[in-house]
Amino acid sequence: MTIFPERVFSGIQPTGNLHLGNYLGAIVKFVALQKTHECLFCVVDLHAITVPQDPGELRQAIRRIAAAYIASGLDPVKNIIFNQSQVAEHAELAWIFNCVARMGWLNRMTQFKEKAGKDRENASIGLFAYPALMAADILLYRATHVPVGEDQKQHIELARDIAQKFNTDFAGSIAANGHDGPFFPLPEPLIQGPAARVMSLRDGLKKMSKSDPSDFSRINLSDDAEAIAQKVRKAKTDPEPLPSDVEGLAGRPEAENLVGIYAALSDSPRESVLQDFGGAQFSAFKNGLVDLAVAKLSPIGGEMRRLEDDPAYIDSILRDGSLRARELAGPVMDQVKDVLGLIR
Ligand code: AQP
Repeated sequence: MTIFPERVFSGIQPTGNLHLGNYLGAIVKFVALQKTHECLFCVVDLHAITVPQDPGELRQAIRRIAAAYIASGLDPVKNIIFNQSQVAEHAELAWIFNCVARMGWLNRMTQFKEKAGKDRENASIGLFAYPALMAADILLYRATHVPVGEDQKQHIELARDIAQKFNTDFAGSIAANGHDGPFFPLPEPLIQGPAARVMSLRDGLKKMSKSDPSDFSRINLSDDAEAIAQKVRKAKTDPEPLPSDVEGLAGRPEAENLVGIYAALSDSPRESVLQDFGGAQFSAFKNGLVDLAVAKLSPIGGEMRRLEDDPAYIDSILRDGSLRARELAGPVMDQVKDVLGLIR
């Protein structure tokens, strides 16, 4: 029976500004996991082109995500850091998964509905098939764990469905090709944490997002100390002082969001944040949050700017990572072809 060794895969799209949601929902988990796991961290540029991109800006954005990974503390020697389009097997396996996944499954994806909006007929086929490419990203490396924010939960469930269907549909051929047990693992999402869903600073019911037209809705990793302070001070709140326990956050989305951000940035539970700030006015709490956010995020922003000034260095990291990723991907893709009956 196949036992899949634990391996972590995750990615971020090079679109728009990386924000606090991406950092706390994804990158902070990557930094912790690199200590215990074999990890691949990808800049998912093929996902980015499911909506129109300016080529010059895309190139810069790819380097910016790689810079953010490294500036946040990911080690490019220990981990494989690369961009998706340099490993052709991602697109190859995605096509095969397009033939495994069912229309009905993809029709249920809420992210497609949100991103396509009312103009569904005009959305690219790539945007619709996005989750099949994401499944390919993960399963190409037989990754067992995928650290993501809560918004990606449905896509990971779909990756599990695709893996399961492939394992079942081709069980005979998988065994005939010498595999003792399932071909793909069923990957586990790693979502837990106080910042699994960071909300907009302007509206506690809306996800913090790169595509929000208001820059005051998010803290960008590239923001300097002044911008961070301004955005926190302008963040929407309610008129009540902060509660002393977590139950008191119910029905107060903005308070819940800011306390969650404080907890995640200080790596402490929300209970202890509320022990310190319970009964305080938001103005006092925001002063503490500004200090904390500036202390945590400004050095990362500074290091990102320094790295982005050296594109040749970033490109060399991505090239090296891609070569290492291809060494893992090539044999899996060959096995997939054998299982399907494709001649190679
Ligand atoms: N608000 C968030 N809170 C927690 N985690 C989040 N993530 C995104 N927003 C939040 C997580 O960040 C990782 C990378 O996301 P992505 O760039 O691949 O895609 P996205 O989810 O489309 O990012 P945005 O900002 O939400 O972009 P738009 O505005 O285009 O929709 C993922 O792990 C994601 O869960």
